[in-house]
Amino acid sequence: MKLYYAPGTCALACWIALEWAGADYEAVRADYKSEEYQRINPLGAVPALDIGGKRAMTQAPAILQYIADTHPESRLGSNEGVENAFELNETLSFLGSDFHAAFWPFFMPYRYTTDESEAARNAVKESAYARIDRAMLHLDALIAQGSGHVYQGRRSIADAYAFVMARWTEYLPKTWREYPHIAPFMERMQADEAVQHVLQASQA
Ligand SMILES: N[C@@H](CCC(=O)N[C@@H](CS)C(=O)NCC(=O)O)C(=O)O
Repeated sequence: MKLYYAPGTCALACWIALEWAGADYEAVRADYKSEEYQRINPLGAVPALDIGGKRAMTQAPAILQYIADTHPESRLGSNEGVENAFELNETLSFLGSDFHAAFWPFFMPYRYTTDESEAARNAVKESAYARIDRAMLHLDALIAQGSGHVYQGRRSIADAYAFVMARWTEYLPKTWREYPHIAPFMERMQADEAVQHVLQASQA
C-alpha cells in the first residue's frame, strides 16, 4: 500500500502508525496542489492511503483506525468493549475536528478573510492562538489522565496523531514545552525510533 504525505503534515501520524504496526507500505511524497494528486484525493489534502482499491482512502482519523484494525497484534486501536471504542473514537474526533481545525486560520489565514493586507492576515493568524491553547489544554488533561499517553495509558494511534500536530505549536509564541503533561509526552515521542525514522525520511 502507498501512503501519500507531505513533510510536517498530519499525514506523518499515519506514517508513524504504519511503522509501529510493522506494515508493508511505501511512503510517497505528494504535491497536494497538483492535478495528479487531486485525482487521488479530490479534496487536495494529505494523507491518502492507496490499498489498491477503487479509490484511495482519505481522512487521517479513518486511515489511522484502518491501520490499527488491520494490525490488531500491534495494539494501536481501542481496548475491548464499546465504551473503550467510543473513547478512542471521541479522542480521534477531538484531534481531527477541534485540535487540527484550530490551526487552520494560523497556517492558511488567506482562507479566513477577503482582506488581502498583511495586517488582516496577521490578525487572523493571531486569532487562532486562543483556540489552539484551548485544545492544547484539553490534550494536556487527556495525557495527564492517560498516564503519559493520549488514550488509556498506552501507546495508540492517538499518540501519533497528537504528536504530529502538537509539533506545530513550535511556530507559535506558546509551544508544547509550556504544557506540563504534553512536554514529557513529546520528548518521549521524539526519542521513539519509529518517530525519528519518519521525521528524517519525510524531510529527505
Ligand atoms: N480532514 C482531513 C484534513 C487533512 C488536511 O487538512 N491536511 C493538510 C495537511 S495537515 C493538507 O493537506 N492541507 C492542504 C490544503 O489544505 O491545501 C484529514 O483529517 O485528513
